[in-house]
Amino acid sequence: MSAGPLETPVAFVADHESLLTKGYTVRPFTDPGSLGEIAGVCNDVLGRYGFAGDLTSYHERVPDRETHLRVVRSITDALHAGAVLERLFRPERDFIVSLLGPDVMVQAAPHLRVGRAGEETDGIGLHRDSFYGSSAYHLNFWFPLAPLPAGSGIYLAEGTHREPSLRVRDQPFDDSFRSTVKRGSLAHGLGFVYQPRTDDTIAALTPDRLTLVAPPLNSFVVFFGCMVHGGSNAGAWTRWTMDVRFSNMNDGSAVRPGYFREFSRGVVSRVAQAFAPAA
Ligand SMILES: O=C(O)CCC(=O)C(=O)O
Ligand SMILES: [Fe+2]
Repeated sequence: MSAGPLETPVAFVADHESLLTKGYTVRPFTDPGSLGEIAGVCNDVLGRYGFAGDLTSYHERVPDRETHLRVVRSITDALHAGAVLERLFRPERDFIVSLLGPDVMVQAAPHLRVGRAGEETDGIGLHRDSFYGSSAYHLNFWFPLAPLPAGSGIYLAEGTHREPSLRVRDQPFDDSFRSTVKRGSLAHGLGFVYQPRTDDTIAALTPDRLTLVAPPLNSFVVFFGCMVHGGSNAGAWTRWTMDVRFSNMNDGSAVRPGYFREFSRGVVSRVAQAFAPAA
């Protein structure tokens, strides 16, 4: 790593420091009004299924996992069909550009995660996104849509973003639902992994290295997708969160074509694109 000082816009110094040293930072949304709209979309779809009511008590109304996965798919589709995520993140552009440069890509179909109280298998265990094709340039913006229940959030292993991921290997699934998740399946499309993996860091990780990060409503945590992380809901309510990945062009990742779309383009890249449209 370069030993030189961080060259950081003054408004973002603390965030850049925290990302460098810990691997994550928590910030308030500049314009959190869109979060209310997102919750509104969730409520509308729940109403169509006959599950209208408070988001946090959703687990009391949905009868089984199959219905639950269909509900999450429908809400996710409704969110992708509108421009509300674009409206939420457009005001964060300066911050995002300060991290990734002027040519920024955004995940085209971000994940909505709905973890029912008491259903451990609604979440995914500790992993690095780099196990599944992400590169070290991928930054995950993770945020709640409703207040997080106590004991719920995202576990982050500070410092693991700067630890090489050695001896990545497949692991057996430890439960009957997750072992049925196949590439391209409904659950896979909702962010469940099709193959659990581990590496030397996770195999040796002691619980004291994990921090449960629970950003308050109207704020988000940004973390490196390559760091060790995993969702958790040990709380008494349903946990409603979203995660959106940002990256830059030429990030060396192995995600499928169309996984990202353009978020912002700087002047040099615009000229290059006009000069040679394939650029
Ligand atoms: O929120 C979760 O349960 C998992 C999130 C995650 O793995 C991610 O954002 O990459
Ligand atoms: Fe992840």
